[in-house]
Amino acid sequence: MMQKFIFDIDGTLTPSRAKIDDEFALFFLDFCKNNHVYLVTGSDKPKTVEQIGSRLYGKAQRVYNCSGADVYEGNKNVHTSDWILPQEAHQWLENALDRSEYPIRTGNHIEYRPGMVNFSVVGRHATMEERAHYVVYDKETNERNLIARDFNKSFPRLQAVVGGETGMDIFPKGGDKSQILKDFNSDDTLYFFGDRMDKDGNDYPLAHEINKNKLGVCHHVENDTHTWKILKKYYETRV
Ligand code: M1P
Repeated sequence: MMQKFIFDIDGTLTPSRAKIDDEFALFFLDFCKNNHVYLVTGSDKPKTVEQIGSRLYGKAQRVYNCSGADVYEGNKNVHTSDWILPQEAHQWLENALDRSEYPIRTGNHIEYRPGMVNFSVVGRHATMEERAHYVVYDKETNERNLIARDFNKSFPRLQAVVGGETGMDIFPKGGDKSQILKDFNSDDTLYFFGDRMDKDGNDYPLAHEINKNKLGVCHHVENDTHTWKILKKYYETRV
């Protein structure tokens, strides 16, 4: 039996779209040296490296970028999906963008990544201030969850899940984070940390499978500080 630790990145190891805290990075580097660590994020490789640095990226046993559609062991690419969003779904997202009453648009609203797209009403070019403004709007209107639910009704063969602060990830059904489970053994004990284990969230499918099949423990964290606190406790109980 082997203990394996799986971490989401945005909102779990880092603030959303921001760099990991320096002190936490040192702690986490040490954690990676002493444990089997796997990372799973909706983000692509360049953005992930920007957030956690190439050293940490290389210390994980595997990094599942794009929710597991683009997989790396250090710099070695293990697998990349060639799925592309159907034109009809692309048009649906353009229409959703037109329908949204949110006033600020910064560009790059439908970002194509290996095996998935990220959809964002405010746009991926948003500054930190624009992001913060959208976060308030999204909390008030529940816009992202509503768009994701509508999308999922319109495209039963596709799947939209909300992650990060400003957008949602979209892929073929089953292309969510739970797809990484095929790489783990049934006698592994999994510890999964994520900030979006709620039903519309992008950590939900993986957390749900782990819980349903009793594969380990899921920690629904509030932010990176919360993750750090749990890991420190884990270290303390081991000595
Ligand atoms: O993992 C989900 C998303 O998390 C972040 O989203 P946002 O920028 O909206 O906070 C980003 O890392 C995004 O790329 C990723 O898909």
